[in-house]
Amino acid sequence: MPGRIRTFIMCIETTFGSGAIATAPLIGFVLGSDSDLPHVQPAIEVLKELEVPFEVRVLSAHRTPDDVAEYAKSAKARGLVAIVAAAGGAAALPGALAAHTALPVVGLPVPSLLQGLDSLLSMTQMPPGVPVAAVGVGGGRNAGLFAARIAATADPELALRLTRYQAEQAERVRERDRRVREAVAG
Ligand code: RP5
Repeated sequence: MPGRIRTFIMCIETTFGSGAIATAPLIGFVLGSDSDLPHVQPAIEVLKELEVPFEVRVLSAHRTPDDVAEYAKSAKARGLVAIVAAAGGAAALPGALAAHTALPVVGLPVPSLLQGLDSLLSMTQMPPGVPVAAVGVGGGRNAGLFAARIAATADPELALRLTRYQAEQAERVRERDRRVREAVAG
């Protein structure tokens, strides 16, 4: 097995544990390359925190276009409710997926030789009729949260977990506010 693939599988096992995820995935992460995985990790982490089942695939719009089409065409029937597609450079992947499914597709632009501006524009400048939403360059955590919000529209318990997440986040900011005000007050 090539070293790069072994490293990718080790990363996946470190992230998910080596066992299969028991529940059927709701969110599909599609990476244009295994080199995109570090940028997807924050999204994976947030879905783990929120207990949203997911799957991860490496499929390339340009290098394995037939696999991309097959994945997108079968996604809804397999139970997915949204796809997060991470890619860099000429990042056609989210658009290629969106062309073959009516599921919402969230693009995650990966930093590239052009600092990710090329990835971002490739994802957002879609022709009318083929919508792709996109988070900011390197916005892995928001991609995960956005996917979780989509899944929460049909899952009240997940919606509650998201509300709790926001409340905890607000409390952390209030704590910073208290610390800064104390520090400047001397
Ligand atoms: C894109 O090209 C991938 O999404 C990745 O961000 C970039 C580089 O790919 P590799 O050369 O690492 O396979 O298609």
